[in-house]
Amino acid sequence: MTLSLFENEDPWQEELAPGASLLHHFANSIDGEIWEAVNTVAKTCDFRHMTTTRGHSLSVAMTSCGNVGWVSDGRGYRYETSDPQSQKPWPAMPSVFLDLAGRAARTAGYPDFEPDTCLINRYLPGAKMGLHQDKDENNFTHPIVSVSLGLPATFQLGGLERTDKPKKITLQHGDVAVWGGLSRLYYHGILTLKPGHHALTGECRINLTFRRAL
Ligand code: MD3
Ligand code: FE
Repeated sequence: MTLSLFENEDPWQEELAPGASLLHHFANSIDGEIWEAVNTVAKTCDFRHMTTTRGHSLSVAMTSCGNVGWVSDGRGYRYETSDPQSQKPWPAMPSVFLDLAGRAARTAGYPDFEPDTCLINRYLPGAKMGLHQDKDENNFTHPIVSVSLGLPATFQLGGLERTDKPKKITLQHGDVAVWGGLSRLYYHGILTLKPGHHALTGECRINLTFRRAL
């Protein structure tokens, strides 16, 4: 057991917005298992840079697991039951993923969360995600659970209107956020990732978002 004077890694819960909780360090105790499961998914369904309807390539590389996966291409954003690259079903949701998402949702006050997909985002230095709303799911009464691993990132949390001034929040390794209630449709984004090294993930940041898409 190592005690550091500088880092307190005990989990603690913070209210970020109406219906939104940040569970600091919630995933730290199982980070090795989660990272291993990410790599298992990526072995059958590798990270790829999807394109927007306008033909731009996203700087964040993505893959999915579960019954459906998020897809973006010239025809728009949507959920698909198979990977367009392999035309095979997405890899199954690892049980460590399901367990973590369920425990986090319950802790934040959403006891009935049953995600049918996990979108896995990989950020290398320079990657970012512009301010957006998550609106491709069928029913916004279900929360979204997000898990951050590896390098820290600056997250921007706005409001229901694109013009609402965003606040900056640092998302660290092991942090889990649960986005329900009013916050479910808040604008959000990730500023350009700075270079660094993390003991578990190396030169990257990983974000998992668990969703009920259908
Ligand atoms: C607030 N991902 O995949 S996680 C996304 O770090 C996405 O990769 C970011 O936004 C990332 O769509 C942010 C935090 C997050 C996730 C979903 C939300 C915040 C959210 C949904 C509604 C409101
Ligand atoms: Fe999002």
